Amino acid sequence: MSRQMIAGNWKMNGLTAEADALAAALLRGVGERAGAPGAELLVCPPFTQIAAVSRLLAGSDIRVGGQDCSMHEKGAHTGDVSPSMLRDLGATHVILGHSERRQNHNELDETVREKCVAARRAGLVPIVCVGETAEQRSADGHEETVGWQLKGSLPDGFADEEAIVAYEPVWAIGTGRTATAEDVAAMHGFIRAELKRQFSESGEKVRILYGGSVNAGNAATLLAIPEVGGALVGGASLKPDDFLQILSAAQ
Ligand code: G2H
Repeated sequence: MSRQMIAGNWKMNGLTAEADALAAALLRGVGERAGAPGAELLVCPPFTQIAAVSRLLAGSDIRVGGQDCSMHEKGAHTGDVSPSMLRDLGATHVILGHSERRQNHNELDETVREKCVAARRAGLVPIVCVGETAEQRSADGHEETVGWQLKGSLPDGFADEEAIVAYEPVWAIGTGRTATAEDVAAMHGFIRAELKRQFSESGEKVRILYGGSVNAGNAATLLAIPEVGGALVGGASLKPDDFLQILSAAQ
């Protein structure tokens, strides 16, 4: 199993001074751990801060990603940002299909799949998010929901060494409610089985992150669960000490 990945999703947070301070604190914190084996580290600032954060982190092991991208390469798409624009700013990864995009921007699985194709074509590694709502879970429809999302959102050829899926139960996002270790283990096992069904043995290569109220207190438990390849962290990624503690819990 490869190293785990700890990815910070800053969401719509970070004016220039805040983003600079956060990146500088991470750089310091990671520098102080020099020599320690650790997880891969990624931060996903808002579009407006990607260039500055990339410059600040250049030469370090901390990589930078976007939180979304267009499915189009260029042209008349007012307000959109293409995958190659992200690459141009130094991004290596992009989060796609986050539930906040699916809910607030009506993104469907097909949309996510087309964005995923465009991101890969531009040389970005997509982090494709899936996860059920509270209603779907209480109706025992969580596996069916996530199964359809995987089938609909992941394009042919997706499952290579770099591929990443993030399981983020919607009811655990930003709520302080984390899924139990049993729920996470069961869903990550289900996702692995689905990936193998969809992509044969290549499905084994996909890294599966957990996201949803991951914090310094619960990270060690969550990251020790089989098939958890790392964490996608929202709120706690804005607090450098907490984010670095989560990093320390990774394998
Ligand atoms: C889930 C997660 C990051 P939080 O959205 O993607 O956010 O850790 O705040 O629940």
